[in-house]
Amino acid sequence: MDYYLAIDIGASSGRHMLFFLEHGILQMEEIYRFENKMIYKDGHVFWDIDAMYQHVKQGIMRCKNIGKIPKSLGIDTWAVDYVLLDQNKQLLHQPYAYRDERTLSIIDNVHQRITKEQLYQKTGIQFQVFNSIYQLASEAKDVRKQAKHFLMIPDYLHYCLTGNMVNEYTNMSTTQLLSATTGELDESILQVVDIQPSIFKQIVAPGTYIGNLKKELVAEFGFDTQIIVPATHDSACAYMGAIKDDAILLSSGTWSLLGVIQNRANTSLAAMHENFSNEGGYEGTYRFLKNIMGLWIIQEVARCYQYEYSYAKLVKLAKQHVFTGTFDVNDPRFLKPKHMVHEIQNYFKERNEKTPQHVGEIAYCVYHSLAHSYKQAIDELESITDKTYTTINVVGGGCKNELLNELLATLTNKEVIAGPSEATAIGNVLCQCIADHKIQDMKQAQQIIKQSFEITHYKGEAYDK
Ligand code: ADP
Ligand code: LRH
Repeated sequence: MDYYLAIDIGASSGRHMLFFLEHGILQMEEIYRFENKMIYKDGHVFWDIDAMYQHVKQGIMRCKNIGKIPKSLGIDTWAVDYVLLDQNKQLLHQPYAYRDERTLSIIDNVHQRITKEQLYQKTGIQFQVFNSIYQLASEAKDVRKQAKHFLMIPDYLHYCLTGNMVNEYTNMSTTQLLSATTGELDESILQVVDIQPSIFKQIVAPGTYIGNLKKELVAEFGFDTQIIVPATHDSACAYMGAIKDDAILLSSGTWSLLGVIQNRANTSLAAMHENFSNEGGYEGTYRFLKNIMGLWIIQEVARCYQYEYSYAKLVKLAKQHVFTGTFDVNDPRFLKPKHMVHEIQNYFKERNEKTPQHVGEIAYCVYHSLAHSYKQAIDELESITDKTYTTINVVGGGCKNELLNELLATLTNKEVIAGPSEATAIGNVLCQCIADHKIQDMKQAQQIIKQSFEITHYKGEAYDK
């Protein structure tokens, strides 16, 4: 039996999913899961990259314990964050987490050198205060001087496993340093932000073999395996693992990524004004999507209640406490407030509107507001692409939220297909299986996903049930 290991690390959790293909069915087993969270230090937020690497290793070790050795493995994570290494290949600092606010004071400075319009036209990437370009522009002078290697988070973890450095394309596209047309670094942008081109590595496509495990790891794990770089941006994988069929895709996790797959980047003014992105995808495709604040809001609500309520419980309570008011989920005030519940309540208080009080009302209000933002993004998407869609395919952990799925179906009057919830790990493993010729191409992969994973259909109230 050929096993393949997809290591998918989102902003809220990481998991090792082991797959094998049998009679056209992709079997999936979760063998390891760990919590991922930002760490707060000296007024900044970082990722604990050493702890993350230890979790990556522990999950790989689990394969040995259960006697299922993968033929290959690959890692995907959230986008935009990176590490810088010095000439001795040592970290210059812990990687900052994208919610760190240090970029806010540098953005105007960057745009004095290159306008937002120019940057969008070159890269096709939506404006986000945390794009890597602003993060790099915020680096201290001596750090820039000492930096010899730039690796995105999954590139770094792949480097730790193999000793080999590459920059995987899909994730690199989120730096806002790549040309949307060539997929290569745009030297004019690098000049503007004063970044040495020499710190970057070879940009490789998803599905590239970059080496086997380092010798010392082979000794530690008791087995060797190939490292096949997947689409290392989790959203790229999530879109690959969806059940497309010409649907609008919504990758619903810490973030909500709503859009469609296209063959060409759309860098029109209309796309820019609505803040749609053209993120690099598998085999030269683009994800034309909008990045919406997502279930981060409910994660933070759960934190405010000291994790007294599970996600399933919050949905249950929301159903019992309908609250009709909505708020603008994309307001930057919700990016990293001190106390999410107070922030939401203040939003309503400032407008002299009825304020949600009960935890169930808060949760309902969050889901309802998210569904509204999805509806708005769909209207914009349909207007920009001049196309109407009948179906929305929701994937990721958020697809387990039946209330949110129902609200979405009702508000949009479209059919909602929920699942697979682990689309990202599936997309990751598809890259490996296609590279290994186990699966021919994405067309066959789509068929396999349909046969292998359960999905749920929701039809809005305007539909006949
Ligand atoms: P990421 O990979 O971005 O960290 P996930 O795809 O794991 O995120 O999705 C996490 C989200 O999924 C949680 O914030 C939560 O809102 C939602 N979720 C997970 N399980 C459930 C559940 N049983 N019921 C409702 N929502 C859930
Ligand atoms: C989702 C995601 C998204 C990025 C954000 C930083 O996990 O990768 O596509 O914009 O994290």
